[in-house]
Amino acid sequence: MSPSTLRQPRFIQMHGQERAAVRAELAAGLIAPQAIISPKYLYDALGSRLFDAITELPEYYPTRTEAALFKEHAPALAALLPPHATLVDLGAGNCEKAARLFGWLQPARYVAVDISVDFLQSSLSCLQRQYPALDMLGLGMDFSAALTLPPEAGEGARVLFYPGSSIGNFTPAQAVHFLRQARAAAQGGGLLIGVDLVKPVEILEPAYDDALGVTAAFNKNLLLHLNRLIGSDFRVQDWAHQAYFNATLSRIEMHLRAVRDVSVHWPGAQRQFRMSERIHTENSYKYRGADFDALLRQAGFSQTTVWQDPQGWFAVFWAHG
Ligand code: AVJ
Repeated sequence: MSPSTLRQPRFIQMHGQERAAVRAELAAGLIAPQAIISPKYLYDALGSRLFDAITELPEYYPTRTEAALFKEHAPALAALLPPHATLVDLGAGNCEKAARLFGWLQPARYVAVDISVDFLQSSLSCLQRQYPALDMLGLGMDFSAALTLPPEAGEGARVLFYPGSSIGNFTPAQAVHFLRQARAAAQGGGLLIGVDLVKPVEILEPAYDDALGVTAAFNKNLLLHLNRLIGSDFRVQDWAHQAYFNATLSRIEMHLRAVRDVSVHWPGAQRQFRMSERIHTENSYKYRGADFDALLRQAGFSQTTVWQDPQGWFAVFWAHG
């Protein structure tokens, strides 16, 4: 094939929030009595790479447990999922997980969606070279508020792929809302989704507070991202990583805790944090299989199939109908 006939992925940058709206949302979160920042701001270019490193950690069981499930149950999945559909990868990141489905799913088109469009461009261009015949589209969009795919994502049945248990970043009520939108966006296809399950706290907590300190770096990097977004003067060394399982709400919570009294300034405002005051940066909900199945049905899916690893640590659901 001559270089001129090589297919190139197309990229569409969806209109997100205006910069001023992002700044207003972040500032409001910072001055709230219990300071809070959305976990989506963990994923700047460095944050996306640190997350990739997290998935390699011995303590971080979700990625490898899910990968083993997809590998072991590929024949069953191949028999159930519609062939030649559009594969929509939600939160594609490095696109690696979806590429492992290409062999048995035989998608007609691959649509990679991610909030970090720079990261997406390099990984999708690399993937296009490996699969020159596949029609690929990169979508830079934040689907956490609304999952409305543009017409360029194609007509006909879609397989929405939402692996890695990112659904855990939503509260259960928000998750139902998201799942309802996913069902509509599937256009008669379905949703293939990874869900992290409740397990002993001795397994859960180290997965979010690893010995190497990669998750701590991932969490603290949020401050550097914030400094660029709102012009604040956070110093990484003023903050400590904190992660624990909140059993009442069945979620891992990540926080940044001030290690001394800290004052932070940015154009238009400032905030004093007393020592041990915290910024809440992420929730990662853990489900019981039956409870997540109920959420899928609440969202309108009538058919669900689930696969779990022998230890019951992680689940993959195929939901349609
Ligand atoms: C990408 C949301 C699935 O909750 O396990 C990993 C993010 N945070 N370590 C998760 C994360 C800290 C991850 N998700």
